[in-house]
Amino acid sequence: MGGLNEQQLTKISRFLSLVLRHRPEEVGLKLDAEGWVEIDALIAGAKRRGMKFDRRDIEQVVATNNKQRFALSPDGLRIRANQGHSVTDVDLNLTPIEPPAQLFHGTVARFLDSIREQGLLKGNRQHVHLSADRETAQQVGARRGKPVVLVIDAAGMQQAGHAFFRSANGVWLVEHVPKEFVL
Ligand code: HQG
Repeated sequence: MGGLNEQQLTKISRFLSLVLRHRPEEVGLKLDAEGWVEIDALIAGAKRRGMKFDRRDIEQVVATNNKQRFALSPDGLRIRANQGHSVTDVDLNLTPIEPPAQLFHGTVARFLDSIREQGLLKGNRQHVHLSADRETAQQVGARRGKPVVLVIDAAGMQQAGHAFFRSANGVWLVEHVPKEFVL
């Protein structure tokens, strides 16, 4: 494996994020109930939009992606995004698991007033994304400017009945973080 360079890998990864998380209709596809699409159909649909890649290229993207954004089905015929969907109704079959005592959320100063008022909202994603460590949260926040890392009282939230999930690529997911759990 390894035919594609960094730039080609990033281009395909961005395209897969768009299609598998947000706009499958762009390439004439529908995600199934668990977010999967047939790789053959994806390749054909992408080709019609001028994006050329084959199965080996997809396998290289999945294997090398820095955040393990995608997963192949056990039979290797389908692919899905591990998290980050804005398409509604995708059931990732996540089972609630016990979180560490604290989790982290990376954001920027301009959102803080609103976060203090409303807690963390999922916006157009399916979940609020939390990180297991400060460094990761810092990187998430830095996508928008000077990062601010918030500490979340995950243990307290769980005691209060909030379900925590962890995606296949290690992102912690919750429906909402009420403001009292933003430390
Ligand atoms: C903010 C990347 C105002 C929140 C990363 C964030 C992550 C509020 C933004 C993944 C708010 C939403 C997700 C409130 C939350 N008022 N602002 N009440 N509640 N916000 O991109 O967590 O590269 O939807 O702080 O690694 O930044 O895509 O979420 O700044 O895992 O794989 O609203 O995206 O992964 O932004 O990032 P996003 P996020 P990928």
